[in-house]
Amino acid sequence: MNILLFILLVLAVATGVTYILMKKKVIKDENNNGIPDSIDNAVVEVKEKVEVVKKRAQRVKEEVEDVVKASKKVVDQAKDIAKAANGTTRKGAKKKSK
Ligand SMILES: [Ca+2]
Repeated sequence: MNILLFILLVLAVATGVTYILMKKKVIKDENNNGIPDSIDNAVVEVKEKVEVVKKRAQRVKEEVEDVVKASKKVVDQAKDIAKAANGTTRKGAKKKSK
C-alpha cells in the first residue's frame, strides 16, 4: 500500500474516532465548534506565544536602530580625533540660533 494513502487513512480514522468521542462527550468540546477543547486551547496558546515573539522582535529592532545611531556618532567623533591629530582647532557642537 502507498505510504501516503496509509497516512491519510490513519488520519481519517483518527479524525472520525475523535469526532465520535466528542459527540459522546468523552472528549470535551464545550463551545461546540467541532474542535476538541484541548486543540482549541493549544491554538490560543500558540497565538499568544507568536504575539510575544513579534513584540520582542520589534523591541530588538528598535534597540538595534539605537545602536546604529550611536555607532554613527562614534564614527563622527573618531573623525574629530584624526582632525585634532592633524592640528585643526576644536569647533565644538553647532550653536543653536536664537
Ligand atoms: Ca471546541
